[in-house]
Amino acid sequence: MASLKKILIKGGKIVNDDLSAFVDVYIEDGLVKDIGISLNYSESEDMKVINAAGKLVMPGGIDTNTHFQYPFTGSEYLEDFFQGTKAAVAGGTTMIMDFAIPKKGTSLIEAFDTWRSWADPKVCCDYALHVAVTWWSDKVKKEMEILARDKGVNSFKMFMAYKDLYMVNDVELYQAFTCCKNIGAIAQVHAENGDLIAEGAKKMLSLGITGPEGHELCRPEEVEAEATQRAVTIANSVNCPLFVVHVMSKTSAKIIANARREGKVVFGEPIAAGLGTDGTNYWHVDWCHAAAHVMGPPLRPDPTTPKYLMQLLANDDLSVTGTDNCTFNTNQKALGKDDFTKIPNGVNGVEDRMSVVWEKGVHSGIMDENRFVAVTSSNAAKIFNMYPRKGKIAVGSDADIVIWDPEATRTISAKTHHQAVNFNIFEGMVCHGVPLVTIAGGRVVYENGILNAVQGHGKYIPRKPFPDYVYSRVLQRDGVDQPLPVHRQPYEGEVIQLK
Ligand code: URQ
Ligand code: ZN
Repeated sequence: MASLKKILIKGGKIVNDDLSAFVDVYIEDGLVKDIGISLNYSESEDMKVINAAGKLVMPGGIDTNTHFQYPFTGSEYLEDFFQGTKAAVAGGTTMIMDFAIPKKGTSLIEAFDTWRSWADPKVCCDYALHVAVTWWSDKVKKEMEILARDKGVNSFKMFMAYKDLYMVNDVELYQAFTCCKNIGAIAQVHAENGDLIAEGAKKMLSLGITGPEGHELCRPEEVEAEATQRAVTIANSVNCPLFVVHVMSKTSAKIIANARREGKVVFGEPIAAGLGTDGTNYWHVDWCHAAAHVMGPPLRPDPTTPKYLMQLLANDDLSVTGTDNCTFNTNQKALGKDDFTKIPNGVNGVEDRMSVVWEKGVHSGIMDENRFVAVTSSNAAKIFNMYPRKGKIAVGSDADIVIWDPEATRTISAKTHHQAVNFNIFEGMVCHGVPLVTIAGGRVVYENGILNAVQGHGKYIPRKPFPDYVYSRVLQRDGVDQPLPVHRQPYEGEVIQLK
């Protein structure tokens, strides 16, 4: 089935971010070739016809934030790029964006090449790489220029947390943002104050708080909010577009919303975890349950947070959804059984993001089906310069499509999910909105519960710099919005002599 070159999807309702319509879709050689009412293609042996009556035909999801094969403690990892992308397509996601993260003092290009060597033979859907900037020098600047010009990277992530590991200071942020602006890239930030976290963690441990609740207590909302505001200020001072990854708190989301209303070019990315569950889990009496939710920034104990983030997502204060999928089994989390600072950070999400956003966003009446497509796919494609190749069902677009049953339900469980991790943070959640068929690159990779994904079938998607969606305002401002000196008569009076 995976080798079929032609697919005709009949009788469904296409949902793009700007329009829904009852039309058929014809796919050939990995591309959408035709769209129209009652398309009439003669059936052949190499054609699959899918009856989508009563179903939605949507652009496959783009998960803007994954960490597959994340090399914690050297080379150990739980989910490689095959396992991760299989879980993605099982959930209706057809493209993932991962992070190449160099250690401080090491080459960004080597990290990029390393991540590509891991991903290329493994991915079963298309992918791209953001690259992290974890230190600063002229060499880093040159490498960013090369990555943007020759390697298809138009987004760089800076960590304001993880002191001594990945964290950069304000001057380094300023320099990295300036470089992003000059090369037409989007600056991404992990927004948390790493110095405050380090001090807070010492304080919690000194109080005898060693369990996962200490993880949230040492980095409350304001620690995320302060860094978010600082990143917005620094980015704005160099007129650089900013993308705040994993927005976890109401306060941080409000800062992004205000910045957007002031006209700043800022985007916020809540994640499935933050939209589907909350930080009360850190107080769970079962250590394994509580530790399974540890991630940075943490989930927030205010139980109204997920709905609030969804509301901001619905009205364009926040822009896209990712997952920060970075999974660890209980025996790996247990590295921190006596000290929460040693619990590896990260949760699942890549498989369940689409269903969680549908359930909590669309089924609950907060957003409509078109906004669902915007926040799960199209906006990511626009921001990262892949639109309309990705994020849209249109003639000429990549055939990355999910056929969605909005009425069916499924119950999320670690017993049935396609991820390698032994815990699912959405365990027991009943979700309306079920992916029936996922088509990635013109191949049926998932159908009615059966995976038919082949490792290496996905492609690396290079992205050009200066995406219009992000940069047209930025570049225009450069031309018209520069401060000018006041022309005065020179002062010719007396000047005191300093002793
Ligand atoms: O912070 C991240 O983005 C990665 C490195 C780890 N995952 C997490 O806890 N958010
Ligand atoms: Zn992060």
